[in-house]
Amino acid sequence: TDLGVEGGGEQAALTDFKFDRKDSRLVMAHLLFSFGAVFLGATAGLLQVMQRSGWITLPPWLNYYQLLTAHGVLLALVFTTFFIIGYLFSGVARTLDGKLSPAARVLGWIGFYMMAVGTVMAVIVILTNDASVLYTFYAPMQASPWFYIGAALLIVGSWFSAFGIFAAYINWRRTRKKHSSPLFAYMAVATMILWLHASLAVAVEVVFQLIPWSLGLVARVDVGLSRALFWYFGHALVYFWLLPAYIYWYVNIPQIVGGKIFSNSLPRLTFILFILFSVPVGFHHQLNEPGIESFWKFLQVVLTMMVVIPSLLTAFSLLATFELAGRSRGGKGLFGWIKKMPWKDARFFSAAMAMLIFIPAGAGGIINASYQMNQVVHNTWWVTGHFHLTLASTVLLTFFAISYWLIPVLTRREFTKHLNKLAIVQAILWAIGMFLMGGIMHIVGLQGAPRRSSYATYGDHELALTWISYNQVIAAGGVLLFIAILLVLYIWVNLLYFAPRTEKTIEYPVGVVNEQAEHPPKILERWSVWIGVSIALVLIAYTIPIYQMFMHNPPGSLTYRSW
Ligand code: HAS
Ligand code: CU
Repeated sequence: TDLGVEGGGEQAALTDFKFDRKDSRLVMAHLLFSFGAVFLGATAGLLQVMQRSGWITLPPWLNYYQLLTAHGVLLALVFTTFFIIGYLFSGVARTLDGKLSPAARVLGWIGFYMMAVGTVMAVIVILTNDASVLYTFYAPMQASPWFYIGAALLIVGSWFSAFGIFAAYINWRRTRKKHSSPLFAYMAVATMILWLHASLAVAVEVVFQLIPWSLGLVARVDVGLSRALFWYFGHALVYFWLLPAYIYWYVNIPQIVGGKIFSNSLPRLTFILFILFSVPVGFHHQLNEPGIESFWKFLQVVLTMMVVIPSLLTAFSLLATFELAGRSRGGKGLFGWIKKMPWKDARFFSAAMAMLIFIPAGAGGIINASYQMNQVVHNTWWVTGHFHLTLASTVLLTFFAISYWLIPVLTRREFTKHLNKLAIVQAILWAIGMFLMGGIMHIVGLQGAPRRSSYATYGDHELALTWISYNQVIAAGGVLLFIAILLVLYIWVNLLYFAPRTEKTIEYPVGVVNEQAEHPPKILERWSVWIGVSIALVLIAYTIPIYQMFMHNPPGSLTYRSW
């Protein structure tokens, strides 16, 4: 339609969609790699949570911090990046004329191979215990140079994929300057702009600080600067994970629930707000660190509250979409529409769990960001609880929901009733497991239990002993989660290789915009304007504190191998 939700004006809603073979291979490669990362990362998670609760003792060749690094790197960095890029390429192909441009494909493959090689390098040195520095790789803990080189390849590889998505978008826009682009493609471009901007900082950290230092070319490292660069990247990183989940909620889910996209402008505005406010907020991860004046911390706290707004807009918009869909299917009264939602469809159910979990998870984030309150939770298990509800529940459950239709579109195999049922059990298990694990982490965190710590009784300290029973509940949650991962792997393997091939229509769901929605204002697609504003905000938030780090010019820290 003219609203530009469907690529090239095709009304492709319920029609069958087949990928071009070349696109299918590119998307599939990303998904398969990400599934491998999930399996390894989850196994590490299971072992480490059992070690920390005192249930198992690890063999001498394997330690807690090694597992924790593998867990964080494979799940938070590798799985997410591969899955997201695969999903974004799929939706860009789907909504922009049904296929990718040749340039986009080539860039996508270059990115894939760079990221894959980088991952293999990093994983090898984690396995040899030369890189137990956790996924945030804080200096002055020093890993093998191969770890940092691997990380650099992962980041720079992802830039090629970003350029691939831009190439597909530019190719489509060339002939359709007057149209606003399809919503999916627009959001994919916005996500990648955010990613490119943020990851520049971590690339600078890795290439100019960590690699020379780990190679022994320089003896010392400026810890304060390296952390500031990391968190410039690190907070936007969490929105690089979240925005693809939002794309699913905004663009694909309305079709699945039999509704329409509520507005064609509001989702674009939310993504623009993320481009603006995701980056100049990194200090909310450093509120308890020295070397940054409190004024700049406070400014970034205020900006953090700004970045909450697009999520509140999203909550509003989703509720409106669901309510309209439910009422159009006969839902009566104030809440009757809730019953009309397709609760038995895992493509919806898993995502609905994700949304519901995000309400307390997001509230926890606002607590973290509340400056003084951060002293209570910082470096405790509360924070680990926070990101297991956000990343490991909200984002992950949404990605599971995506996989349940995306793999079938690629393999032409059926997501059978049986698999659908398993997927619903999977989501319920996940929610319970996370309630036990993430929920209790919040509670025991408030009682002071530190994050990033292997099993310890702290010399049988009275307070520390009270943590242990909580740890065991957390470990029980971890076991449930591992069972749930085995279930999802079973579903994936079936969708990939064993489920019946089908001639039936397999839908790549893309919602249609509600007829009453306005055309999106042109300004929303003037990327240069928004990139400009975002750079201005970053300069305001970061110039002086970084300048002060340089002027203070500490000698830098020597190297530590803490494991
Ligand atoms: Fe966070 C630490 C603040 C969101 C991930 N966060 C972390 C870390 C990670 C992480 C990984 O200010 C740890 C990093 C490390 O290793 O040290 N976070 C926030 C704030 C938000 C937030 C203000 N975080 C996320 C998301 C993540 C994520 C999203 C991953 C995907 N976070 C912090 C702070 C720290 C932190 C501090 C540092 C703590 C410390 O001391 O170290 C906000 O973006 C949250 C806004 C969200 C909402 C919820 C909106 C609800 C929605 C659902 C709608 C539901 C509906 C129901 C409609 C306000 C959109 C549907 C109805 C049906 C019927 C189905
Ligand atoms: Cu953050």
